[in-house]
Amino acid sequence: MTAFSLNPEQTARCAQLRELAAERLRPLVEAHAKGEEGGVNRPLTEALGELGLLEGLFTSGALDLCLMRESLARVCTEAETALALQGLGAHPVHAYGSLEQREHWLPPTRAGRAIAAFALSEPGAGSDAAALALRAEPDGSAGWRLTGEKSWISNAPEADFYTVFARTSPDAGARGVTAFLVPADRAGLTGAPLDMLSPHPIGTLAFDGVRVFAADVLGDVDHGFRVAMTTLNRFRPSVGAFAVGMAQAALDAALAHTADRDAFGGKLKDLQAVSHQVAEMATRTEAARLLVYAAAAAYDRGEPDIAGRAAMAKLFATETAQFVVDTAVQLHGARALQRGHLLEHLYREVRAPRIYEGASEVQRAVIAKELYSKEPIA
Ligand code: COS
Repeated sequence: MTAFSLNPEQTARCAQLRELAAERLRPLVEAHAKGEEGGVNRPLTEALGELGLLEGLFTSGALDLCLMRESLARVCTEAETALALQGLGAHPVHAYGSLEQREHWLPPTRAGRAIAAFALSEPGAGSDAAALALRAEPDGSAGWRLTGEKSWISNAPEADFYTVFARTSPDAGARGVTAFLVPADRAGLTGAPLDMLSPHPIGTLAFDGVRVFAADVLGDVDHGFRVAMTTLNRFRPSVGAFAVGMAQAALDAALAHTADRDAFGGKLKDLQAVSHQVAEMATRTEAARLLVYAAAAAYDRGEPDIAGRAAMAKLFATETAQFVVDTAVQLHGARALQRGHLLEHLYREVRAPRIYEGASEVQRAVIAKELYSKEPIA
């Protein structure tokens, strides 16, 4: 039975992660922002490797992953996202890769020297992932050639390898998709950065007859949709944890500001309109946190209704974080909109998670499908 107060070790680990994020990771983000290089912050990812945090992506359970993401997000969203993207891109290799694929790619990924990316979305297939059209056409007996486009791929085009989902069987929907591990230096693979409302790099990929072989397949041919969905099942609660970390950071800022700011002959917090808003923010954040922990713990216990619970956690936490960050901005007034303010940063960060790894509407569809698939209670 899991009760959702964390145990003392978990609480101490979260505090230690927040300290590491402030002392070791945030300075690397600031240094990167000053530089010209843009794109993937390789020193940051390498530091995540040196601190052993990337190792944790592959050795810890879903709940530990959530605690890690929430703790980092409270202090340094860039470090959080760099960590998460290594996990999303490399989880299919960890879970479905051959021994050779795992031995070749996972050690440098864990060390932060190889940058991973998860390439599912296409210009014509976002929420409807099973409509993906990137063609994998047989190329003699040697393998396939990949032709088509991917879009809105985090870490593209700078990643060192991509988990690419391609259509091996035309007209077969979800049952005709294969996952391939494609190194970035394969001939015919190019890409371009997109200028997005997102602090981490996102881009497009173009495949012009890129050769892939049987040794590049992750899992089984035509069973790649499952690779994508099970990866998302693992990561969706932790997107919720990222959102909870951001909500908590916004709440902390709002508490500090409203306790300190003089207005109307007292402090802002003395206004009931303000204190009730803060109470609402805290209550919703705590509810989101509990839903995230519960979904992750259910995943770790291997319970059957994982997809729906993961969907509820992601949906509720990302929508809550949007509300909490927006309300924190309102309570701060104009200063929060100044470039470089924590809340200006969080306001930009908080929007994308309601779309990526399954938009809120997709999460509702997953939840509803699971509800209606159950035997009605007589
Ligand atoms: N976990 C495990 N298996 C799943 C699954 C899940 N969460 N969701 C679907 N599947 C399996 C189904 O069991 C089914 O398997 P069989 O073919 O063996 O029966 C197969 O996948 C197809 O399922 P379904 O018919 O439900 O697929 P749909 O085409 O209706 O799509 C949604 C389902 C909308 C849930 C899916 O397309 C999705 O998650 N879209 C969002 C994609 C996304 O997150 N994109 C962001 C990319 S990362 S930034």
